[in-house]
Amino acid sequence: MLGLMDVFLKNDPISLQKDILHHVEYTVARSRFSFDDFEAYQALAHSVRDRLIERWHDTLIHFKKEDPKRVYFLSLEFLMGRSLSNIVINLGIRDQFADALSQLGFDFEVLAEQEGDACLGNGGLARLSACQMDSLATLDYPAVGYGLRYQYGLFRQVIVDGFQHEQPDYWLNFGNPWEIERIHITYPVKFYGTVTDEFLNGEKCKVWVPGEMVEAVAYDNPIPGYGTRNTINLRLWAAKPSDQHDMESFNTGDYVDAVVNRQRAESISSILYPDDRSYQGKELRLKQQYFFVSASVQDIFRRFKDTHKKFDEFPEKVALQLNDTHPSLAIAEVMRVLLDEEHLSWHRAWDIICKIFSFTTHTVSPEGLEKIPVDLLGNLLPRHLQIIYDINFNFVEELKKMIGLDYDRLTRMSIVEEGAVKNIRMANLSVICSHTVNGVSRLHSELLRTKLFKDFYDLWPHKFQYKTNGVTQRRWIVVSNPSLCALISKWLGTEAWIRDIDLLIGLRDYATNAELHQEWKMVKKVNKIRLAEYIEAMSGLKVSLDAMFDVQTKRIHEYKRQLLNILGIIHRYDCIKNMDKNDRKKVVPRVCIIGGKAAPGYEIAKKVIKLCHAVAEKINNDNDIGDLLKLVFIPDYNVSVAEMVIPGADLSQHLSTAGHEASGTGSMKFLMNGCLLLATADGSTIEMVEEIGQDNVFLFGAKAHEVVALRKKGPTLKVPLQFSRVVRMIRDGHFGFEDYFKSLCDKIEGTSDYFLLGADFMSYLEAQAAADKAFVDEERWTKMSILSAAGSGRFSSDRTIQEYAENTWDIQPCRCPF
Ligand code: 26V
Repeated sequence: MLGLMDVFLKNDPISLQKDILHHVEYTVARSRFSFDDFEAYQALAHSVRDRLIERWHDTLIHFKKEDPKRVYFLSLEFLMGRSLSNIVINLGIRDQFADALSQLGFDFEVLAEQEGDACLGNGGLARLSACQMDSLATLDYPAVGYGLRYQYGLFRQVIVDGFQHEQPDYWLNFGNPWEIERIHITYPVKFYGTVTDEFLNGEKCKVWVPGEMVEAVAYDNPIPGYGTRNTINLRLWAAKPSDQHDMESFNTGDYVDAVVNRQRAESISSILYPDDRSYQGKELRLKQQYFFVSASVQDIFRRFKDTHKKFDEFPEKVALQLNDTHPSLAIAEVMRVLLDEEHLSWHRAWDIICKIFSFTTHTVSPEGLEKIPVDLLGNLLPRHLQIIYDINFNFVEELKKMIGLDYDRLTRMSIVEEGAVKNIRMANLSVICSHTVNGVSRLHSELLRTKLFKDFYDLWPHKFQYKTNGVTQRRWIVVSNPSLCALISKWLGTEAWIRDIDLLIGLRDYATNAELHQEWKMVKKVNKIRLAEYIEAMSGLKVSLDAMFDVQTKRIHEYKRQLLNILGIIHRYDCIKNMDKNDRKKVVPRVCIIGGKAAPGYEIAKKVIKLCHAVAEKINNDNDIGDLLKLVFIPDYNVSVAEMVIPGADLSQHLSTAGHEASGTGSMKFLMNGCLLLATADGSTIEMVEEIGQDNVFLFGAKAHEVVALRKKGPTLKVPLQFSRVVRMIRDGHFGFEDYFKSLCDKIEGTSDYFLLGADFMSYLEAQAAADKAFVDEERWTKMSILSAAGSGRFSSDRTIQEYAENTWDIQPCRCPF
């Protein structure tokens, strides 16, 4: 008779090989005598998946038994990238698999490259969610992530003649071994219809009679922790037509039309919105939000009711984290379920709401705050609109008692925005109904308290906290930079830093050690070679390994000022052109690398991409320049491209106008990889400087508190000649396309330089000169690089998550026994 433990899969080389061949034959359905790299990857992934599932089951059973308070992390976006390497490393079986594969004649790294990225998000916010899931699992927190399983992820960026084109990312084409379809875990999600008053047991109550219904199907994505058996769940919902989809159409007699109509249901989870700037009041986007919220809330209630009867215990078992306002309809939905389905009084339901929600905002600009037109909401979710109105009525009444009849302030704080188009302010709803409002860096939190949410801060100072963002060192060092990982472990004498990042500080003791310097430089070289090979394969351009690899990769946005970088490059080019032979010898060679996607409708951002290509075309083909300066645009920047680019960078640029980047997380990945930062004092950079010291960062530009005054000066501000000269070069057609670039130049000259490129230009050039100077002093540069990595510990998402657990969610670790 088999013992229960005997069924567990074994990790010795023979068992692993058998497993892989088994999956080649029976899962991939190829002959075990003949299969290619992609098929080998699929079989490998399934063997890994089997092991993952064992731990995931054990964790879910353990959580069920212990019944701890759980955090439910609601996010409309998760940028997971590839999974294979991350999973085998977290499971601690990477080397075993690599050995087993090599005996079968395959290389683990080559197979890992076969995997496509899961790009179910736009940028910073979405990758942060992915890093935080890794930390939640690693720190043994009882957490569940909820999101949407988009069929089309973020568009693929293709560059044709220097222009960005968008192509659909049908990422599920080749199957997805990392998800588990749960056809039995489905919930109905309802839309439209009307609300009527009815009497139940003598009491008046609201009844919502919906007009459309779709089915939400669960797809589970196990997320393993590192150095623990804990494997948590990321549950993504997909939309399917329900048997009662459109309650009308089956009675109309047109069978074919009715079936075609049903297919519309699937469109809800079909596509990720690619513009992360503003909200356009699109019905499909609102449908996505409610679809995901409704399914998640039903799932949370089902789990709670499995073991609990009294709703007063709900806040002891449930913490709901709103990742920005995108999931904030959850507030109205939980309220609706408590009132209309569980028949709690308003008072009891409201009391629960106030204890369970926490809200994190990821933006600094008022335009970034989500607003939903009342008409749209009222049509799609009539009962929710009523509830939001009721919440607002109670809030405003209370507010009047506290602040009197200060109408301006009451108007600003109201959830409902009056005007030609009446809107629901989702941020106000979230702040009012959450017990905690978090910013994502110290500066961001200060801006929230003094600007964006000042009225609310004055009322409820205790609600406002901040958790400076972090990134997971498992993905951003261990997976993406294995040579640096090995080097760090060697010098620290332990691998414990992979779970306990604070140990990284130990590298400081060796910051001037000659032997470490040699090894450190070797690692950077290996990574630069990998990046140089990628650049050559992609663009045909050969770059010199002796040059400084200078990288700016992130979404293209005016406030991130990629344009400042390009203007700096033009200036550098112009300077070199005007130098004599002797001076040219002193130039520090650079390979400037820019990458990132522009939202499809963001015209100015698209022009920046074209400008980058036009300038690159000119510089890279100028024989006079040679290796002194090269400019490369890396297309289709995503998580896996980042994993290759970041370790190969010497310098990275973070140029946002101070006060505009809520936090920034790319900089943290570069820092961990011993890459020096050239940056403005914005977002979490300020805290990074505190950790590694002013001397180890090239800081420049106006400070956040100076920006408003600089803008006011506007036309009276004198811009430096150097700035006018490079803009003139663009205007004069030095790089061609002068008509096309005119609007770009107009945006930064005269009164309209909102992001202060002109004002910051000289300071930027000085920082660049300082970077050049440091780079030629190899010893100094290497020391700065070591100190950057050594001081990056605070920017691990492990620290962020622990702070959330302790100060916001009030949850405890729940570790699955081995
Ligand atoms: C907004 C929208 C609006 C229209 C619909 C689609 C969509 C998707 C996302 C967003 C919000 C983007 C906010 C965001 O990514 N913020 C970034 O969050 C990072 C993590 O906290 C932070 O490091 C960055 O500074 C911040 O810009």
